[in-house]
Amino acid sequence: QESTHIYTKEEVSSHTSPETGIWVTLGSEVFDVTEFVDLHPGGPSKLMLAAGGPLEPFWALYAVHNQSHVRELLAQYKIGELNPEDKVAPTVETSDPYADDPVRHPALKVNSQRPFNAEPPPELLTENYITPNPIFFTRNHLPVPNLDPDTYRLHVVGAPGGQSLSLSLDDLHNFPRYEITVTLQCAGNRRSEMTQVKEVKGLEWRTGAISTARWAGARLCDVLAQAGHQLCETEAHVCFEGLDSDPTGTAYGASIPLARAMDPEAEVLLAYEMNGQPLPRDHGFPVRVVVPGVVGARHVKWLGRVSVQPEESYSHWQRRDYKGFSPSVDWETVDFDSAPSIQELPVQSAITEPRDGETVESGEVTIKGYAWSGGGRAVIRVDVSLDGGLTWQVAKLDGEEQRPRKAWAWRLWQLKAPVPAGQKELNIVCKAVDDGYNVQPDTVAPIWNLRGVLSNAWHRVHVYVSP
Ligand code: HEM
Ligand code: MTE
Ligand code: MO
Repeated sequence: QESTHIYTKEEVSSHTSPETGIWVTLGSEVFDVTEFVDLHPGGPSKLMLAAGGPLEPFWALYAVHNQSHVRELLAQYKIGELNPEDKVAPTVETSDPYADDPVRHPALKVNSQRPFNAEPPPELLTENYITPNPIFFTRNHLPVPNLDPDTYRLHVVGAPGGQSLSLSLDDLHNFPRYEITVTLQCAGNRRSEMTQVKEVKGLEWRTGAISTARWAGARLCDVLAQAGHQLCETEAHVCFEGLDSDPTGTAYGASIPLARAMDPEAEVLLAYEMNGQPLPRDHGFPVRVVVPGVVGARHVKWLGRVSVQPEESYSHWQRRDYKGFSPSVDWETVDFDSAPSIQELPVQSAITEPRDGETVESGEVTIKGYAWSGGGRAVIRVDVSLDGGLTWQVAKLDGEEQRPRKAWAWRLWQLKAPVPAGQKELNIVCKAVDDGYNVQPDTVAPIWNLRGVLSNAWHRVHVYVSP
């Protein structure tokens, strides 16, 4: 009998390019799939996401691989086995406040490990209308708290003359259950394009700080009504506090206007479910706020306390961050009190396929992406250009029907277009229009701001055409 080659994890992880060979593992088996990459029915770039590591986390997202013909095909590329000693779990460094953070999906492109901030790669982002939980973008400011669902309590501070509530998870489940599809976008999505104009402070998000889920939970207005609050016209705010905190004990916090919180049509949820599952730890287990049409920063995770206040939350993230400024304001001159906190977001779209710098086939090109607008405004059209914005074609919109004034979720879009003969390069551009006929600005410079938020200029991708 032939002896089996044994490889370490390190050896496997150093095989991620055509030069070194492209290796993957399934269970304890090692495969050299270099020759298969260009033949992959799901495309080479998707397969490459797993290069140098295990296939399981990716195949868990795509059930098409659970078929015998796929296993047989893979078996042809087997080169050996993984070193069994490599399965020993790494030792845990207990003084690290992030040591207890959950395990993450390897497809995520990590912008910062501690705190954990990561986005799905574009070619997975628009593969599904509903983003699978394991690749939903994650934006944490602090370590992820590990909360016990049995002892969890949500404190709701009552109205004058009303009552304060301490709600268990069961209590929350006893309120009428609502389920809605909502897209969440970080104010810093596409910040990396602002950085190209001039340096900004913040994480280098590309186009993936946006994702969509079906959220289920109790309506905030029902919970506040039980605590004695009523819809009123006064200037008041609903403040949220997370159970994640920094070493000084300061918790993450944010607020929204009371009028939005009490408006049943605004559908603000205290969500306990994401895509039919309890919330994953990274996304706020056991309860988070979901504020449809509003910037991600107000969707407070690991929710501990809700209170109605005459003023906005005093949290750093409400008052000293997540605000927009004129391009000429710098860190010397900025006055954070002079600008309102970001609530609803402007119209947004981006191209997810092809990728910048890619080579596409001549003949026909398929262009894919997403489009969304804040405040429940529906996307009514996406225009795509192959010539840098001289001429435009209208893309086909996919995804759920959008309710008037409650279009909380994105549209995915697609355009199949002939590549003009003799063209060596394409400057692909997209821009969306919402139902207020709001449009995206054509360039980044006039909307540049020191924090790199609200980056929604036309998205541009430059590709080569194979001869
Ligand atoms: C489709 C093999 C890695 C995503 C397929 C199919 C095969 C295959 C045979 C067609 C199945 C059918 O329709 O019956 C493989 C092998 C891989 C690999 C051998 C590793 C060596 C991956 C990875 C991803 C992925 C890492 C995702 C990150 C997909 C998708 C499709 C697909 C989305 C469906 C394409 C479509 O329906 O248009 N793959 N795959 N694959 N694969 Fe993979
Ligand atoms: N809530 C708490 N408690 N702590 C946080 O760090 N980050 C906010 C918001 N809620 C945050 C939070 C920001 S800025 C964003 S964009 C969203 O959560 C991200 O939600 P996600 O990680 O589920 O995608
Ligand atoms: Mo964010």
